[in-house]
Amino acid sequence: MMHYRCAIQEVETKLNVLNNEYSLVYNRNPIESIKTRIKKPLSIINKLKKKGFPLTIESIEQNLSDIAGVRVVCSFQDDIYKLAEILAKQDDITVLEVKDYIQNPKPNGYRSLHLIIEIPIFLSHKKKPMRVEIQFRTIAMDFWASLEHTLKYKKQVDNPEDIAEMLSSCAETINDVDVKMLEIRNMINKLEI
Ligand code: 0O2
Repeated sequence: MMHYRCAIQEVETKLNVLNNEYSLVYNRNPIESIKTRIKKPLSIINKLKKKGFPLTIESIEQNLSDIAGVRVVCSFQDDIYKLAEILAKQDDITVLEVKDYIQNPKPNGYRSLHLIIEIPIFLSHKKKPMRVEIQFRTIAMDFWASLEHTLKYKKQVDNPEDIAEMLSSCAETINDVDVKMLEIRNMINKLEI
């Protein structure tokens, strides 16, 4: 787990560097907040069992890509793609997988851009590549995902279909707001030039 924590620190530092540079050059911060987490042992065991993988350290390293997680909450949708592109170009990062749930939202309305990357950590006697899952979202998408995640655990409801439909409709509304906020920012930027 220490190795995963180090990998998270590497990614977080890279993101903070980019945010600081943007702040200096463009006078704004594309990143609102960064949250990190290491997957809990019970969740690791459950996921391995669910997927039919052996419960060993080697199996965790080989089969699970989201032990180390970094969630990047951005102000605008275009910041998400810009940051992901910049990170992907860094020569110590290898992008293993991209899941674009913004262009292709999940049926329940979930939107985020997920990157599975590999990044090296430098230990006393070796360099070790580590996998990290980075989730990029806007503030609005994060608001929806956090609430939806909380509500998922309250399973005893009489009308799950109605709730699912309302959540999906909220996700659409939230996306419309994201698009409009980006439009407004672009209109203001044009005036400033
Ligand atoms: P937690 O508690 O965040 O760790 P895979 O990892 O590819 O085997 P999956 O589920 O296909 O499995 O991966 P995917 O779709 O990339 O989702 C990984 C993570 O994205 C989830 O982690 C959630 O954090 C988030 N996520 C995906 N779908 C939803 C959704 O519908 N609602 C919300 N709120 N979050 C979602 P975990 O392991 O499920 O949970």
